[in-house]
Amino acid sequence: MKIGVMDSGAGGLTILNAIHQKHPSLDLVYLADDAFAPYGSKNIDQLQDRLVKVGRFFEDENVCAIVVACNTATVAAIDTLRASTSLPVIGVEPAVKPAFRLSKKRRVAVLATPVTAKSPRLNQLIDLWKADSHVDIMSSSSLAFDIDAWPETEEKVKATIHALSEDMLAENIDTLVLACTHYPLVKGLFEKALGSQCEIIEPSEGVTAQVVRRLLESYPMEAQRALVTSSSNKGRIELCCTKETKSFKRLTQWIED
Ligand code: DGN
Repeated sequence: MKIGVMDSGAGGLTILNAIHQKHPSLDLVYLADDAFAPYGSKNIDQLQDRLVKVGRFFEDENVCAIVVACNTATVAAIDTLRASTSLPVIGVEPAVKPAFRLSKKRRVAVLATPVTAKSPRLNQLIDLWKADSHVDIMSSSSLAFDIDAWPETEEKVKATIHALSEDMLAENIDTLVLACTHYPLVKGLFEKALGSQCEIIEPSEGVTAQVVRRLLESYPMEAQRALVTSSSNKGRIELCCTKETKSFKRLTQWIED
């Protein structure tokens, strides 16, 4: 079974990697839409049009499900994509529910792109789970883009993370939700800046479980067979991009090794 996974750039590789680690028998095709990045500064209409095109790409690839491994595209355009294809579409949602459960001080920060940070969906999720917790919704318009341009932007990425972390520490935050799939690629920098008292949460395990649930629902027999891992049942990973960047090349080597 072939699954399509997409993001504006390299961030969704964190989700692809989690799916592959847990279910190495699945075939995966990844699309990095670098030609249209950053998604975080596009408007909703542009993102919806683009996601319909991405959906067509995956239909031509004969995938049996699409994973939108991008918080920004999920909040802005997942309904439009679902309306334009008969394939199951799985999105990525900020892991706010586990964050509020984990936070001992009841002080949580959610870090996302501006589109995700402003989205009604994120705000609804927070209202649903926050109870009496304090929550800071923080955004960066440049961080995802700079992570894609790594290593040239290494110093800028470090400075952005340092400044964001200072604000979080000043607010006594003990749990941080990474609500952009690019950010787990630099999780180590957040850990260093925030120290061990702060838990950092990212969604790749939850998305992987949701992919499996949807496959079993939509293709019960085929999915059960495809999910069996054996030496004769090794999945293929295909990596595509709409514009080749150095960082994408570097990250794909990490997947291929
Ligand atoms: N990885 C995307 C997300 O999860 O929102 C980043 C979008 C962008 O291009 N800035």
